Amino acid sequence: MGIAETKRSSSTPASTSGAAASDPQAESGAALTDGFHLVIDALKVNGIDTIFGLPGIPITDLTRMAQAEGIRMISFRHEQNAGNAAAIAGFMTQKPGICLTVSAPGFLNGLTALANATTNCFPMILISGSSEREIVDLQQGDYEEMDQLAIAKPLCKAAFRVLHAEDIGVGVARAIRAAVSGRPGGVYLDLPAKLFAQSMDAEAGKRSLIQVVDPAPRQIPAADAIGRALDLLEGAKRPLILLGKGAAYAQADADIRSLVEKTGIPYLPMSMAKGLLPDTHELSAAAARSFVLPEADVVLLVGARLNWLLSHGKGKTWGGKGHKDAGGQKFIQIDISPQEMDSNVRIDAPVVGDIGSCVSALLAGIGAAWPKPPAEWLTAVAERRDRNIAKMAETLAKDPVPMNFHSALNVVRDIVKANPDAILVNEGANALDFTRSIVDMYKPRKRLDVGTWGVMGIGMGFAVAAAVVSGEPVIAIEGDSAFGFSGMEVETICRYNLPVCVVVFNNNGVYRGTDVNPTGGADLAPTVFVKGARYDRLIEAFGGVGVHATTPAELRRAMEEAVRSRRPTLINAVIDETAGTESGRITSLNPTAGKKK
Ligand code: ADP
Ligand code: TZD
Repeated sequence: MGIAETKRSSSTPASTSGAAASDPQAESGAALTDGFHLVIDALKVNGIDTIFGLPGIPITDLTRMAQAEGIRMISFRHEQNAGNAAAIAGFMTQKPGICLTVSAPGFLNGLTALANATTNCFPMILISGSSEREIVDLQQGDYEEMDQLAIAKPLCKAAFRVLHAEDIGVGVARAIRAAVSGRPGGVYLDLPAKLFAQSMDAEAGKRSLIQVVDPAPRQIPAADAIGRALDLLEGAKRPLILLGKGAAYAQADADIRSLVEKTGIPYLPMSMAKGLLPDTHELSAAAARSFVLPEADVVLLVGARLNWLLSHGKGKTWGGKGHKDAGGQKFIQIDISPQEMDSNVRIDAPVVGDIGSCVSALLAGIGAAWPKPPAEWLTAVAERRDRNIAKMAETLAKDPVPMNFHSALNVVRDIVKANPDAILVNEGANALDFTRSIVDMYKPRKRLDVGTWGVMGIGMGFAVAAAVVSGEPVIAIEGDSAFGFSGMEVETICRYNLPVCVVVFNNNGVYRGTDVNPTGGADLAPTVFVKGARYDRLIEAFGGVGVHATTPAELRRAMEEAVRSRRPTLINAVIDETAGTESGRITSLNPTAGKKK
């Protein structure tokens, strides 16, 4: 506060072209509105009811007025968490999630989340206040001076700045369209401080607002593209359907289920597509992943990119000889982005359109006479899957001391099964990989995780948004390192009294807690944290429930109580510090030093 705020309020509000510099209300008697209210009205007219943000110059009053006008204002402790909340709210609802920040540093804190949202195809709008244009552009050293628009541009789908109050309606409409149409993503909206104070005639202001009609228009696939896809699929001997988070986002749940069941083709869900069909479905090939990827002859991708998470569609994972060799399968890809096709390997049957329209067009061509895949294939997949599930069941049944990832996740697995509407947030390395493979999901869009970047820090932001948007209980399974990136938001969880149960898998460090400093010096190794830390005490500082759990039985009791009571809870689950592996399942991505010691 202080100097800058005084300066701003004492300067004459810039008037919009139609309004005189003197008080037009006094002259004409007409009611006035201002930039603050137009921003709020523009959001409200488009059905936006929640803002995730953090107040400060120049948007403090905007947060107050938004709350006064009936928008739910969720205030965070760090903008990155507010941004992550907005992004995942966008994923869950198909409405752009709104993150509101102050200028330069607040904007930059939110920008990581905006870039992550864009990478993951989550619709969100980062709205940041910015400093005085004239001073910023001449680089004269304003309070929190930064050319935010230029910095945001390469990291999001679109970026806009509004300079005049009468353009707020257009600015918000463009931001909404850019965020949700086509491939969804992040949008930046720059609102300079002076804009908020501008006044204009209230009636004209109202007329300037745009209620966006059909913000994410359906994109109908071409008939020949559908025909090509059906021909390939019908001729397949070992077909596979791969569901990605685009399929979860599309909310075409019933049609996607029909597609799997009518064709009888085994399917593999990517992590955030888990639960689109229940993981216990007889056609799930999740537990036979390393068998079906190289063996399949035709793969139908539904809202999943052939990026690193799918080994770029080639190499050993897909049955290729070398790491750059294709495996010989043919690909059908459904995606709203035409440029996604052939990004890594040849797509034999591209189907460009929105998933709802594409899947229903495929279904229209799949009659009762559609041949089921050869029994030989189905049996081979089922056998491999059942064998792996049985092997896993043996591991899960063990009760080692200290508790390890498996014995702890056996509890989480039961709790999620008993509460299929609960939302599972998940980050970490081992804590992520083991949870993904052990904890079955039963309903769509219930699993939210580190996504395309494998980014740490989404945990508490996602948990807050999931609880706010859905009203359902949230269970966050967090590596102790992962939790640290957003841990302060347990205060936010307590402040809004959200039904969130955070379980910190505490193995004393990044990946595990056993590294030693090779020099014998007093500093711990870079991956090691304070041993025996009590994360449960953090939440107690804010009135939440803290539990220290060292056995599966204690963990079970605490989780059951947390879900039942809906009280903000943090369970410090003590995990064997030797249990993790470096980087979890992706240890091979670590470069190895050429020089041996
Ligand atoms: P995963 O990480 O689960 O494999 P990705 O994020 O890689 O999923 O892929 C999601 C894909 O879904 C993106 O290529 C995106 O363009 C696409 N997509 C998102 N929404 C839709 C939609 N409504 N219709 C069609 N494609 C969509
Ligand atoms: N920083 C950011 C923003 N994202 C990252 N992915 C990393 C750093 C690197 N990283 C991982 O990829 S996983 C991880 C880090 C720091 C934490 C692993 O430790 P954990 O989980 O305690 O969260 P486990 O269960 O002990 O493996």
